[in-house]
Amino acid sequence: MLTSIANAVEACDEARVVSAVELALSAGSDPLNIINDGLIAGMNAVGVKFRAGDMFIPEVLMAASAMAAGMKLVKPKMAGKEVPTIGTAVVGSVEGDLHDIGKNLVIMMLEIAGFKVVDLGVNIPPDQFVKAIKEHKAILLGLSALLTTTMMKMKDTIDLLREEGLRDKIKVIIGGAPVSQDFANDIGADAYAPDAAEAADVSKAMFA
Ligand code: B1M
Repeated sequence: MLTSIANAVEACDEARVVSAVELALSAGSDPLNIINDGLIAGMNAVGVKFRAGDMFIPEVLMAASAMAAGMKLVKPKMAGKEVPTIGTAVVGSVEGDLHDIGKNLVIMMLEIAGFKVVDLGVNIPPDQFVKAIKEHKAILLGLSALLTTTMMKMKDTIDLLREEGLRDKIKVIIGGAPVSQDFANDIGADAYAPDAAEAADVSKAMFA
């Protein structure tokens, strides 16, 4: 049943995603499994196909929209499963970067893991991250970048945290296609995650 959700996302078929999710919910499937093994699994398959040249950007966008439609149905069912809040995370795509599909998945997984998330959106300059961290007393900063031309904005943001005396007060996790563990080490981030599920696991572990 969860495979049919993943297949429908991969097929960019929003109506099929919606009916497959509704079916899974009415059959009593765990909402978290629907997200992980259905919706996100489908989106991961889309990523693999795109990299192989078997899918193109408009299809990726359609798949993301189909996934979001499924997510809209599952999210209210997560209410009873919420974990007590670990703390607030501020998350955004760095300055110059308009990609947000992966960031939005990371946010969802962080929320499921027990963080209250303040989503700043896309194209966020370093000073806006700093302002939000102060305003929301955040304990975690999540930076996403999909472009090689914007990934250095992650370093600028971390440098500004240091200048503002905030670096020791917050953990920083980074991710996105061009980013790696080595890059995280180089720019002084606390953590790197290759995907949304690991971002949530690693973030949670930093506060255990
Ligand atoms: Co753009 N784009 N794009 N794009 N785009 C890429 C990234 C690119 C690799 C495509 C390519 O050329 N092969 C390429 C970058 C090349 C490079 O820098 N080396 C590229 C380019 C060049 C561009 C433009 C410059 C194109 C142009 O206009 N000439 C332009 C730039 C706009 C800008 O940002 N200023 C552009 C625009 C766009 C669209 C608007 C059309 C659209 C984005 C729509 C949106 O996000 N709302 C788009 C898309 C869809 C893509 C690809 C096809 C797919 C990205 C995606 O959503 N993947 C992408 C190709 C690719 O990545 N292979 C591409 C699915 C998503 C689930 O995966 O985002 O990787 P991903 O997120 C994963 C992980 O990376 C990780 O977890 C997520 C979920 O598992 N992760 C984190 C992400 N953030 C994390 C944060 C964490 C931890 C993990 O901690 C906080």
